[in-house]
Order: sequence, then structure tokens, then C-alpha cells
Amino acid sequence: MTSSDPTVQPVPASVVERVDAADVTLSNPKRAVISLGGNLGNRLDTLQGAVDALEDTPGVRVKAVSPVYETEPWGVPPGSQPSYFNAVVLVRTTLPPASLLERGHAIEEAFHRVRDEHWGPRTLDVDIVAYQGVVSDDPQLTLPHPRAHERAFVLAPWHDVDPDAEVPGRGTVADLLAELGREGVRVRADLELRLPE
Ligand code: PH2
Ligand code: MG
Ligand code: MG
Repeated sequence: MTSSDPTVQPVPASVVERVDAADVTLSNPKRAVISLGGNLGNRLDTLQGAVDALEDTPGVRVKAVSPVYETEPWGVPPGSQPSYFNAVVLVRTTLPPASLLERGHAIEEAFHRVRDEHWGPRTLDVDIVAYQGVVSDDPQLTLPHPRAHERAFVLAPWHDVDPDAEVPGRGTVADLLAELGREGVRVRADLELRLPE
């Protein structure tokens, strides 16, 4: 996911990342990209709570947290839902994809996620966007996320934390984002997510 050296590759000011000399906390960790979103309640507190809960997960280490984006609801009629806050988190994990997904769902539930309507408004959505280079059509967890490549609210923050990233099988995040454009997403430079200690 990142071949870029942060000492030579400038990152936007609000990207918060951890560069460990060695990943001593996890053995044989895999890289995963997680998208966070929510459009109900205190969206910033919820996203921060999700970042903290990921870091509190045994076998998960949060490596980078993107800027916060305020985004138009995608896939629903204009004006029918409040705007979202979205962010992308890079983790290293020893959990297999299914366990990471399960943990994501548990975190959603901890933030009172209610699933009553497809693409309905929600306090928190935790999606696994990519896991190492894995391509899988497992109906429980399609990897990479089947719509990541067409969503600026995923691509823009992902590009901020990993400018060299690729959507496995789809191309680079930079190219996909350039093609798609940034309509409906704007960075909230006044806000910031913290990397847990
Ligand atoms: N998530 C959806 C549907 N639409 N739109 C935005 N802007 N952000 C989201 O996270 C989002 C969405 C379903 O997961
Ligand atoms: Mg989603
Ligand atoms: Mg989801």
C-alpha cells in the first residue's frame, strides 16, 4: 500500500501517521484500508471513537488517519439525508479479513448503528476497503470493496494517507480519483482525527 517514504513524500498537514522503526507489536501483520463514515449524531466524535476502538482491538495497529471530509450522501436522492463525515484509516493487522469485518460490525453497534434501510442514514459505517492485495468475491466480504473505486469519499482520503495506493484490480487511487473528480467531497481542514497513543 505504501511504497512512499514519508521523509521524501509530502503529505497533507492533517494526515496523522505513525512510522515505526519496526512493527514489533505484531508479527506478520497485513495491511488493511478501512473507510469510516457517518451522518447522524456527533460525526467527529463518532469517527474518533471508531479510530480508538480499532486501535484497542488486539491484533490491530492504526498506522495513519486521514483528514476528515464532509461529503454529500452518495446513492440517495439529493437533500434526503444529512451530509456525511468520512475518513480513511490505514491499519496493520494480524486478524484475517473476516475477523476484521466482525470487529468493524461490533464497533458500529457500539455506536448505535441501526440497520433498517439500505444506504439509510447511520451513526457509523466501518467498511474494509482493501486487505493486503486480496481480491475476493466472497459474498460476506468482497475485496476490494466493490464500490470503492467509484466513490470520491473513499478515494480522496485514501489518497491523502497513501498517495501510491492501488485499488487491487482497478488501478491507482490517484488515477481513479482524477477520473472521478472531487465533486461532493470537501476536506474539513478545521477538524482533525487523532492517532491513538
Ligand atoms: N455510505 C454509504 C452510502 N452513501 N455517502 C457518503 N457521502 N458517505 C458514505 O460513507 C456513504 C454514502 C453506504 O455505505
Ligand atoms: Mg459503506
Ligand atoms: Mg458498511
